[in-house]
Amino acid sequence: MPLRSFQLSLRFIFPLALVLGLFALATLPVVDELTRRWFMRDLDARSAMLAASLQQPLLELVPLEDVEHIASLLDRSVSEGKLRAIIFCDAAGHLLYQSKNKPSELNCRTAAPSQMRVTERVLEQDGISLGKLVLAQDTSFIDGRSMEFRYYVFAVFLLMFVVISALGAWIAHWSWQGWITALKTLLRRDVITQNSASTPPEFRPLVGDLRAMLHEMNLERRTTQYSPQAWTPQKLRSLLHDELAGDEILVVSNREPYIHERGEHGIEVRRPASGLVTAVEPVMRACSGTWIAHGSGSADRATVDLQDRVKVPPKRPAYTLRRVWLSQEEEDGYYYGFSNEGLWPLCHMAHVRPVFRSSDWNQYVAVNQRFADAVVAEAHTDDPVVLVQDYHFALLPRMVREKLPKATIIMFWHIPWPNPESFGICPWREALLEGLLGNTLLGFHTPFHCKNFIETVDRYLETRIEHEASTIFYGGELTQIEPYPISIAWPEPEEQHDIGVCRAALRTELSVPASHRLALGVDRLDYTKGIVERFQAVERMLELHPEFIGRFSLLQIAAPSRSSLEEYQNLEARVRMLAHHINQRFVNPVAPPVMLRVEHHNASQLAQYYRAADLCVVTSLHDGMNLVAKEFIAAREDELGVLILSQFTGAARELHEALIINPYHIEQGAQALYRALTMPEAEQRERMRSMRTLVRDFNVYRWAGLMLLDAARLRRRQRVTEKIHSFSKRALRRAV
Ligand code: ADQ
Repeated sequence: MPLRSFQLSLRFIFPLALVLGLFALATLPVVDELTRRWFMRDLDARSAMLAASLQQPLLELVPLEDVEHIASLLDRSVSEGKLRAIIFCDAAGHLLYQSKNKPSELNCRTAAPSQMRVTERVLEQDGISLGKLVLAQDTSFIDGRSMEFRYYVFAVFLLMFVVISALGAWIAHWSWQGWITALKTLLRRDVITQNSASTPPEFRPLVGDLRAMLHEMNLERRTTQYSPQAWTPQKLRSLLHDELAGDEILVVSNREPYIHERGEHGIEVRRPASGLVTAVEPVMRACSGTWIAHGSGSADRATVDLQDRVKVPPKRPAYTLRRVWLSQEEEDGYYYGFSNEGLWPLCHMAHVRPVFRSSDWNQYVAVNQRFADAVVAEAHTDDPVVLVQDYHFALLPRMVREKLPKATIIMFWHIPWPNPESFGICPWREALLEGLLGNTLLGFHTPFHCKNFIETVDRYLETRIEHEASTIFYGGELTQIEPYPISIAWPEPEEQHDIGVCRAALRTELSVPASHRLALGVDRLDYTKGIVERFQAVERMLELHPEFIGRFSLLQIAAPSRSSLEEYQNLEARVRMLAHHINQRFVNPVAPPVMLRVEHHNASQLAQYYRAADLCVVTSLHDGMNLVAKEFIAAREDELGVLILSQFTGAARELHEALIINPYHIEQGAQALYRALTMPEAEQRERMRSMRTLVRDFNVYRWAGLMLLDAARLRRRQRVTEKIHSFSKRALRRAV
């Protein structure tokens, strides 16, 4: 820093030297001339005075021609000061008298010799001129004095230069130090505290701008350094290597990525139907680490080691799965109760009322603590990167932060965040928000969900929010709120079956003709997915366009979900009844209009269905993102097929070329189905091509990469802050 301030000072000193130098050059001749004039005037005045004093004696002595006295008078006068000689000339210009040592070049007729200043005085008596007195002063000393004076002037300028430069350097140094300290404090406060009183007054107007600028710069860096095309597992791996080298990564989620079940043929491994698992699994494969999750499979305990760990994926182990066991009571209260009867309907506007019970809340708190303890136990370092997944763990971030204050905790909230009024009905709203503000980084699918969250915090907690930078300061800590639209892993070409084969195989499987038009619905059996509204749209479409009866079916794949909850049991019954009702109504010999399969399918089966269908229908009443829409697009390398997409999904903010509908409006759904069934192939291609580019580039590696990049940035900043703290502590100790 001293070097930097010195460099800064040089920028000031060089121009100063130049200005003072030029000024000195311009000033010296003027000063010289003035000095000369002053000396000359002084000599003239002295000569005039002497001439005046000699006048009277000479007027008396000259007529007497008293040579002796006149010579003595002149000699006496010359002996003083700078006077070289005095001569007296008659009126005709002849030299009459002279002092001793008269220079030969001085006479009555010629001009003043060099190095001399001559003053003349005419002596008159009664109007008659007696002659003139000529006094010659020595001016040789003036050059010496002038030179001396120049040295003085030069010395003064030099002194001025030294003093001003030193003063300037000193001011630059302290200003620079002051600015740097203030700036550091300002930036550091991102991770330490938000105390506006300690922000230097000159910086206060800049605080918001500065943070907004950093935020912008960061976004820009993210998009330029890691351009969308670059996001592959390899890229993510190298990012982890470059940006989080040697850092420990822990994932926490309720759902485990691999479930071991006892089946007819022994222990089988199952992948759950979960968007979250679909999204986070490729990240863990890329970075290794430990995934902590609820061990829910019937053979889970049988497959772990003594520390409840198992290496996964089973065929090619890449990371560790640490299972946490929950009692039935805990699972009922924390998972089914508070998470799925409370928070899930609270966050989704699907007109199902949330239920809040104190007993569920107590289990939610206890299980969050159990998982937080597992994170602390699994952490080998004091500053791991912890990726927390979803609404089951709103309290966990703060619990982990209390034990591992240096941890970088990133949480992704996979479902929507409601508006403050809706969220306000939760009896434990403040505790949930406080828990979430234990995160370093909190991500949502869309900017709209981020905005809702920030407004909710603003409504219910005393915090400091910086909207431009999207940060919240609470309890001396900062949480960054950012949108990270989730996506899928782009399928490898070799994983895909031929589209023609898939089409034929599915139609054979369903016992329908090869020309049969198929719409596909793939969802967990959840009331937020709008399955009822989808069926109603099919019914209405067939009412309006009966020519499709027997020529079109909706294949609905519905994975059973949360089936122990009454709301979900009712939904399943309703869905089954409605399918039955529609099939009865439009009964025909070829195929029923709705083919409902309430069962789990593996990813490869689903991919074949996506490739075999003519259209995919996503009619969620509210959905954070919806990965099915993206999976369908990724599967369609033939660039055919139409996506019908609810406007209430996060995906609708990205996939503008889909047929966007309001699923509550049954006619709109019916019209979209008809339009999709009759859409020319050229239009299908145009739409599909554009959406495929987006989904391929904005894939799940980008989603994870952007979050991890932000985490790495915040981590670096935190480390710098810690260093500064330890420096200042040491300095303080030394001072004491
Ligand atoms: P989900 O509500 O589970 O996810 P979604 O995004 O559609 O919703 O993901 C479902 C996943 O499960 C997909 O990968 C799909 O292939 C799979 N799946 C669905 N039905 C299946 C079946 N019958 N058999 C097998 N697999 C099936 C939550 C939020 C979403 C958000 C995701 C990711 O509700 O809004 O997009 O997390 O953040």
